[in-house]
Amino acid sequence: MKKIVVSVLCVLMLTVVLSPIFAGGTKEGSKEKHAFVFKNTGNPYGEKQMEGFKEIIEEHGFEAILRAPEQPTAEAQIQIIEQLIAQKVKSICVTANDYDALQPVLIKAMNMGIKVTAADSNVNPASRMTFINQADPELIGRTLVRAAYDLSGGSGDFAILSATSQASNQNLWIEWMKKELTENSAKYRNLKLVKVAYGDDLRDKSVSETEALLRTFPQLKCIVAPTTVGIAAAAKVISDKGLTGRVAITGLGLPSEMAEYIDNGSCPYMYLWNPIDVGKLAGYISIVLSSGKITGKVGENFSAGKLGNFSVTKASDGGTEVLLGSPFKFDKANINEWKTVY
Ligand code: RAM
Repeated sequence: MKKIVVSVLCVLMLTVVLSPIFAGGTKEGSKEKHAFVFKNTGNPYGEKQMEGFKEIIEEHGFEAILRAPEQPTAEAQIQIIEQLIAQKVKSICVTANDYDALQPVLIKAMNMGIKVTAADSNVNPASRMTFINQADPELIGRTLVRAAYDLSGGSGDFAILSATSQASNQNLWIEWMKKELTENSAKYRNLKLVKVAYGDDLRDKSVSETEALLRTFPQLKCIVAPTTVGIAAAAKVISDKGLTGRVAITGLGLPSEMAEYIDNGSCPYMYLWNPIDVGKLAGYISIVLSSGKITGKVGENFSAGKLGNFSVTKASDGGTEVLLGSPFKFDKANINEWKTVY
């Protein structure tokens, strides 16, 4: 009898010690790891996205690994992804610096059973299981050109200040901006897109590109910056040079960074979505892909907690995506509500 009791106790103790390891969940250091790779460091938008991702991953008892290279290049992201593969992460979500260049490393990751997605800036369909799409790119592109038309009074020169020339999100939005212009050429006959400049999502480069635009095109009426780094840099240049009222800035901006320029009129209005929610949705998707609840195929449904229920749908590039929502307009009337949120 004594022997039986001792054996049962031993088995019980062993189970208590080993169960977290077998569950792959709770033991410190052996938690399932979910990674997010942003374009580059020093971008508050990227930090907000990663903050949302981390919150959801940790809320579910897993470990979040947040990485970004110093420079927004595909090569630097490839190095990080190689390291994550070696770390045996469960999933990788990337905000890509290039649509095609990450394909070999992401395919390598998927072949090893790692669940791969892109959020915010996409990779090609072969390189991902699905895409977390912040808002409809067509709507973003067309809305930004309509804003340029409105802010320049329907005529004159306007320029685009983008991120890097390889960024798939900005490039897609710019494609739609150009389509809006050509498809409605009668409406836009007096509005001229004079240049697409690239500030590489680096503050200093965005400032010098803005200054170059102002020098090269002295009649410039509007700069559209579909990047939070670019729009903040451009608005600062316009404010500092006393050009408010002569050159209007619009595009996609973080309310926390842009409130002062919306207040002083340099940027009469701009758009964005909630980057924290993009990160949260990416977190939920990494989890449901890893648990096998979804595989990234059209028609699959899942719950993303307080964000609601979502479906995987067909993306315009032939892959799949999950759409978060619509872009939101910020102006003098609502900026104070939002500047403390993100
Ligand atoms: C910058 C980045 C990001 C983009 C936003 C709007 O922060 O380029 O990828 O989604 O702007």
